[in-house]
Parts: sequence; C-alpha cells; structure tokens
Amino acid sequence: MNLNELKHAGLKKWIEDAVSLMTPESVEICDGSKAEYDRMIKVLVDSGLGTPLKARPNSYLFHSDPSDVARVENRTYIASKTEDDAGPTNHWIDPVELKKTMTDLYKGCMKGRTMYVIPFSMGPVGSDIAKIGVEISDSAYVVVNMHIMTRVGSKVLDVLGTDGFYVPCFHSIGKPLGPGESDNGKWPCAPLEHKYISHFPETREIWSYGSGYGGNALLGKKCLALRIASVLARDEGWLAEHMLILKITDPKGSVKYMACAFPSACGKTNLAMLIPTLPGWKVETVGDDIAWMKFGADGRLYAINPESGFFGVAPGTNNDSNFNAMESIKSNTIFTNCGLTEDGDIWWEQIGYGAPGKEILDWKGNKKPAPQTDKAVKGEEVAHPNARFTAPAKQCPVIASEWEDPKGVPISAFLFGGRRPSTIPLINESKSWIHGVFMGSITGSEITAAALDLAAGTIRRDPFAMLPFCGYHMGDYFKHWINIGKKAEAEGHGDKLPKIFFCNWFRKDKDDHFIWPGYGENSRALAWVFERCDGKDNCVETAIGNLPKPGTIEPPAGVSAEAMAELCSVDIEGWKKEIADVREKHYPQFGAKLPKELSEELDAIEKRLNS
Ligand code: SAT
Ligand code: MN
Repeated sequence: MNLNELKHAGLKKWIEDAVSLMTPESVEICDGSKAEYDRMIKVLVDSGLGTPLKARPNSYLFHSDPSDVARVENRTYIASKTEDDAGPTNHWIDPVELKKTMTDLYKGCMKGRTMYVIPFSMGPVGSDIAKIGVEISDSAYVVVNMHIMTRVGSKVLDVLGTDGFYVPCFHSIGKPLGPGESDNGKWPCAPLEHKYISHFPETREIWSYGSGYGGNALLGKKCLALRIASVLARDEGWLAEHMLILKITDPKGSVKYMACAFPSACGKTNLAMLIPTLPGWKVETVGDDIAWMKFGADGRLYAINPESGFFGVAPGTNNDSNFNAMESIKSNTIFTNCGLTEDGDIWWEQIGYGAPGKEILDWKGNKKPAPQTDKAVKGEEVAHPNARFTAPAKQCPVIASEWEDPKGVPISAFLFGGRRPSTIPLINESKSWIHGVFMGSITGSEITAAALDLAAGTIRRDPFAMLPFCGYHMGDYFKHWINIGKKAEAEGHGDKLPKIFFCNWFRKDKDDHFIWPGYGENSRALAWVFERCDGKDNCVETAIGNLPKPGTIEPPAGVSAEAMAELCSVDIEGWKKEIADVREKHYPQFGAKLPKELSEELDAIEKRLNS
C-alpha cells in the first residue's frame, strides 16, 4: 500500500508531516503479512544485526549496543500540561519545551533509512476494549517485534476507517545514515543524553527517540498499553493495569479468571504459565504482562490481554521455573542479548544446563569459554540480565482457548504481591474494596542486599506494580481505583467486583532460606483464592485481612506445619513497622492527592493492630 491509498485523512497528513520532518529515503506502510516479516528479517540478517539460529526454526538472535539494554526510566517523561498532573513519581518536562527539543532531534533523523508505518491494534482487532496505535519507526527490528507483540496491518486500517481514533507514536533510533553508509552489524541508537521516551497524555501522543530496545521502542507495550492507556482508562472509566491474566479450573471443571500485579522480577510470566502441583487443578494463560478491563452489561469486570506475544526475561527461565515458556520459544522467536553457542543455539544463565561446545559468544559479541554449569557469575554474564525473548502467545502450550475473545474474560480476583522476606503472609484477602486498594497502594519489594542508594531491608514500594507505568499522578490513580468500586456499588453490582488479595511467595526464615517453595506450589494459594471467591468458609478474620483457616491450605512437601502456621499468621510487630513505614515514608509523597479513604484505612488497620 502507498500513502495515497490511505483512507484516513488525518493519518495521511500525520505521516506526510513526519516524512518532511524526518526525511527518510523511503516509506513503507506495513501490512502485517508473513512475507513482510520474512523480508524484514532478511534486511536485518543482511545488515549483520540478526543471526539465524541453527537449533531453532525461524528464530534469530540480536545483540544490542551495551548502552541500549533496557527501559531508560530516567529518560522517560510524562509531559502533561502541568507538572502536578504527572505527579511526584514521574519525570516531567513542559510539553511545549519537550516537543521543541525533540523536533530538533527528529529533523533529518531517518536520512538513508526506511520509514516504516506500523498500524497496530492492542487487543483483538475490532474488540470494543481494544485500541489502535500507529507507530512510525526507522527500525526493522521494531517492525518484526511489533508483528509478534501486537496485531499489525491492513485489517487495523480497515477498523480505523476514515476518521477513527488512533494513538500516534513516533519512534526513531536516532542514527541517520550517510551516503553509502550501513549499520554493518552495529546496533544503531543515540547516546543516553539524547534518548527520550515521551508521553503527552492530553493529546494521547508518544514520541520516542534514540533507543531501539524493548519498551523504549515497541511503543504498543508500556508506552501505549500502560502509560497512555492508564490516562484513557481514567477518563473513560476502565482499568489499564500491569497485570497477568490467568485462567484456573478446579477438579470439578469450574473456571475462574484472576488478574495479578507484581513488581518486576517477582515471576509474573512464571505465575501466568504455572503448572499446578495440586492434583486435578489446571492453570492456563490469557496474558503475562498487561490487562485492560471494562465493566460488562452484567456488572462484571471483563479483561483482555492487549498484546499478542511475550517479551519475557530470558535469564532464569528453564524447564523447572517455566516449562511452558521454554516450549513457547522453540521456534519463530526473536532473542535479544542472549549468548550464542557453537551449535547455533541461544544460552543464558540458569537455563538449566551448561553451554555445549568449547566456546560461547556472549551478548557483547566476545568469545568466552563455554560455561560448564548454568550458574550466573556477577559481572561476567554470558547473557545480559535483561536479555529477552519475543515469542507469539499462540505458541504457549497452555494458552487459554479464549485468550483472543474480543469481549474478554470475567475477573473474579485481583492478586497483588511482591518480594517480602518477612511480615507479609502467604495469602491475605482484603476486607473490602477500599482495603484492597490500600493493599495495592503499598505493594513493594524488599531490597535484600544493599542496592543503589537504598539500605538492605528497605522496602521499595511499587504501588499496583504501576510506578514506572502510570501516565498521571499516582494519588489520582488510587482515587480512580476507589471510584471504580464506588461506581459498581452505586449501580448495585458491588457483589460482582473482583475480590482483592495480597500474596507473598518470598518469605524467608532467620537463616535466609525461603520458607515457601513457590512455582507450581503457588497453586495451593490460588486454589484457596478460588474457594474464597465461591464464598467457602476457609478463612479467619484478622486485623490485616482474611487469612487461611488452619488446615485449609495443605503444606507442600518440605514445609512443616509450624512454617505453614507462620506463613498464615499476623506478625503484629512487623505490621506495626509496616504501617509506620507507609505513614512516614510512602504516603506523604502523594501530598494532598492521597485519597482520604486510604489514610483512613491506614488508621483503621493500626487501631486493630493495637487492640
Ligand atoms: O522493555 S519492556 O518495557 O517491554 C519490559 C520491561 O522492562 O518491563
Ligand atoms: Mn511488565
């Protein structure tokens, strides 16, 4: 398709303006076909950026520049009209000033390159929960990743019609080519101080410059599906959340869906694809990272996974930690910053086996002796710790049959969780919707070894696991969650709201050993949640919420009855410290925007703990 065939006048004008500004050598409108994917892969292999993997059909390895290996949070901006709307947890630049700076960077930035126009749908094409974006990018690597992670192509333009709404997304790697110049195997990007990942919430625009990696460049994911979508959700009365969606079936064949939020590195993808150890139970995957939820006519909250692929962290993934992920990446997968073995396969730390052969190529392209075991050596990693796989969701052996249902799946429970070596019980049901919002708002992980400038034992709070992904003031975001509950209650659907839980798979004993085995054994806590949702009398009311009644969760092998009791009890002294930490360090940052319902909740828990 060429530009003149575009039926959407606004879109055509937007592209034409971008062409005049960025001056690419050519423009291609992506149709999302397999032929297009193959052609892009050829471009990438020919330019020396992609390596075909002998061991995995239709799979490729990329090595990025060492300066371009992860999301750059300190170069990520929420450029709302006022700084107060971005809130204390986001970086803010005045939108007029930021657009000026970035327009200067965009001038001529695509010289010598092709401008790809990528129309994509977040969510099944045509679903009324889905949204459309159009990304302009000068990276073929972005095109192939977007093909996997989103629904790309002509069918999206059909839904857009002549005047439909789309989120315009600019992306440039910021590395124009001179005459005759090519990338020659070197990952193109701009230096850190020129990188910008910018969001303009009022005008629903995304402008990204200088990075080709992950969430900085695949703009459907965190930029659109979370930061911009969270603003749309606030304005339109729905929820855009950093949550996996799982389907769970009990031994009698009855089904529930749960949406779960965890900060990074707490095993979200693993939980989404968990293999239950509890006999007769089944877990299937609807999504592993993002959930968009709207109320249905029946008053229940329906969720879709806006993505169509997994962009998962590779190191640590193995047949024990996540068998289904390993199965999902056997073919048709893009790997980034993994090691390359002599027999043409990828390798990473904790993949479950040592590397075959004598030598291995690390993620920086250096030859090293092949590691005999899969243990990580800090600073000497073969794969970068944020190495990733991009794999089609449909390749997951336990993908739920309804994962692309345009109306979504009805959510029965929300789970929040983090890495908390002490205090927080295995599983705890909130007493009310607002108490659940309180739980979400204090989510966080404990720093175990001293990291960055935080002392060991400090809790790094990541409310709702949304801290880097909320496109507006977090205090207003808490209020939005409270309002969702109030609205359902006002409409007589309060009883249909999902129940809210807090879980913790990471409790440790005094010798620093995990008390709970995690992984497949987490199905025991999920089964308890399932039964709570059915109103089963399996809990005891406590000061902090409803905890499992003794005997309702059978301890897995290796967990003593005493340990189980500890996991399911209230640590009064620990909780008093928790409350003090929230009161003194966490909540004050939200200032006047902290909803009074949350400070009241804090007072109420404290009072119960003291009585
Ligand atoms: O790079 S992504 O933003 O897609 C993944 C992540 O950092 O969570
Ligand atoms: Mn994520």
